[in-house]
Amino acid sequence: MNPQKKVDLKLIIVGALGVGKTSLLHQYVHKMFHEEYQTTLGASILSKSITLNDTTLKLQIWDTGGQERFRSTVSTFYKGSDGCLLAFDVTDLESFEALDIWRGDVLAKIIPMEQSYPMVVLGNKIDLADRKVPQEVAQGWCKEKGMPYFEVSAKNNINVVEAFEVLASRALSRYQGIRENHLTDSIKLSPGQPRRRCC
Ligand SMILES: Nc1nc2c(ncn2[C@@H]2O[C@H](COP(=O)(O)OP(=O)(O)OP(=O)(O)O)[C@@H](O)[C@H]2O)c(=O)[nH]1
Ligand SMILES: [Mg+2]
Repeated sequence: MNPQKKVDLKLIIVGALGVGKTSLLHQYVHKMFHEEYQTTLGASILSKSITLNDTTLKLQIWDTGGQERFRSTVSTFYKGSDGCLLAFDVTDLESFEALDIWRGDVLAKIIPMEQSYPMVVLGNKIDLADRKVPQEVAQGWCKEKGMPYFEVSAKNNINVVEAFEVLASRALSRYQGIRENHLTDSIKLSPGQPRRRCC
């Protein structure tokens, strides 16, 4: 029997203050939701192992605080990430309008800055009645940028697992693509040349 392949992936969740990043992560990892709001200071990490096809993925998910004063600090955590969840609150138009800036901040830290870096957008709090961002508007923006869009609720656990696992699956494909390229490159090198470090 083939031993299961194991891959560690670093994912990040970013977005404006109070959109529900920590709640989404807690719902995904611990199946829990808290009504009381405790802002994230800087960043914190939660881990979860999942199996996709024949691969065990250890997801290390970095939860970042949305406060403006942490913006430059948290951006240092984006480096080396394998994928990103961009979150906004469907009842808060400003949090949706800010997505372009969050997206730009993340892409600026990805080396090399590339098209294939996986990002998934989460429109959270769909359980609330006072929606300000129509689904079609969010969907249209995500389509234009080539990112999957999920309408979610951390509170009612709607679409949370699906969104995280679509990102994990895309991050795994990218990781495997990078590995293959490195292996091909090192085979092409003549024996005397140093090998490139594999990821
Ligand atoms: N109704 C509803 N409330 C939610 C949902 N998700 C989060 N909340 C509430 O929104 C508030 C903020 O949630 P957090 O998860 O702390 O938000 P955050 O994005 O991590 O905030 P920062 O760390 O400050 O950037 C809390 O009071 C949560 O209970 C949701 O899906 N529905
Ligand atoms: Mg938080």
